[in-house]
Amino acid sequence: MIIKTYVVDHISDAYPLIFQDLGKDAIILKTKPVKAAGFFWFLRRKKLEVVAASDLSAGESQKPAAPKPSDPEPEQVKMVSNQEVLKELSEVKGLIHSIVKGAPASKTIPQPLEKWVVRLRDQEVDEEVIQFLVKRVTMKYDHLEHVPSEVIEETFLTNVEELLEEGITKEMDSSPFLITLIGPTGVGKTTTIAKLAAVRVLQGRQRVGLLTTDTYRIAAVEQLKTYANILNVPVEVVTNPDGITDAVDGLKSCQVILMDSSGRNYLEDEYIEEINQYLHFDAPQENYLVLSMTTRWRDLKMVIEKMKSVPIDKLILTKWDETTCFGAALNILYHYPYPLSYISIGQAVPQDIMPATADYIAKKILGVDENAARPSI
Ligand SMILES: Nc1nc2c(ncn2[C@@H]2O[C@H](COP(=O)(O)OP(=O)(O)OP(=O)(O)O)[C@@H](O)[C@H]2O)c(=O)[nH]1
Ligand SMILES: [Mg+2]
Repeated sequence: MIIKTYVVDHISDAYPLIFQDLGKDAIILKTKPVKAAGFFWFLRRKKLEVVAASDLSAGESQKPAAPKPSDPEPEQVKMVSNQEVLKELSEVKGLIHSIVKGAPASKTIPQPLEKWVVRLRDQEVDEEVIQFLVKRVTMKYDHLEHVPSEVIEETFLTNVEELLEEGITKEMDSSPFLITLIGPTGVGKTTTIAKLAAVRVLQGRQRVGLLTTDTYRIAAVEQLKTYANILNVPVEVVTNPDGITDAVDGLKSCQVILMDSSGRNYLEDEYIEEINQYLHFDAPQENYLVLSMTTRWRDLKMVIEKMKSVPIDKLILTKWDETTCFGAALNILYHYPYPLSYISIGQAVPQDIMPATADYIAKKILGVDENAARPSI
């Protein structure tokens, strides 16, 4: 089974590419409207993401039927909510993963792939993800031993990128009024809010307001107020969920409000209940879960599992500069449906934040071309 993802203007543009790459028996697993890459949302055109597969070993009867060119335009799904899109994304991910997992596993790692498996293990990539990648690379070639090492490297890179791409934010047609950052203690929520606010203000893009519910530490309010003063934007402080409506009213001249929250140990159920009270505001709201790359994968997993009842829309991963181990990013995107929107790469406000890109993360994980230019926000 070979699976490839294409981003095209129209479904008809995908057919010749699929035919050329995957042969005439290829099937289309999924189509989805996306925006073209690039941070400036207003410059992006609508695109269509097409996931296609060819399965030379399966019998014809087991193959799902390919959609016909006359099938309804995928534009129709445009109005579904973020949570519905995440559910759908999760199902497609599960489908693709199970197809590849279903392929026979080689008992030993083929010698030409060993170097990359060692690298992935060193990066603490989950063993299931490693096996998934090994199968995908193995299935691509009949005689791995004759494939030049640069081609193997390129194939690993492409496959890691494709896997990441499935989980990177495809900017949905949402324009949230209230963006809330939640997450464990000290991961960089307040600093990230300052970065996101500063970028918007400095680009003259949006009138921004800041709001904090973090009255747990006195210094936390002062921290956000300091950023608000520097950026010359209004700030409101609320001490309980009932205060949000009035605070938001006080910021109604703003186009977007960035809401900070106190860091909590989300392994404790009481804090999950507490944060949930702040996340059901009656306005377009997007909730970002902020996690640090310096946290071990098993602990990240525990927090995400614990937060399943929380309406998380997107992820931000911070502190990329404080680690040399990046596998957790791939593990999260493989196992969970939440799209990754930004990554934070240092303490400096606002420059140390960037949109997450599969290219950047894959190169970090595989340790290739690590000095490649980083995408700017
Ligand atoms: N190296 C590095 N430090 C960061 C990054 N993001 C934030 N920090 C630092 O991490 C520390 C904590 O940042 P905060 O923004 O206060 O974290 P927080 O999640 O708001 O913390 P609490 O509100 O106490 O839960 C500060 O020293 C930040 O400068 C990052 O990407 N890299
Ligand atoms: Mg904070």
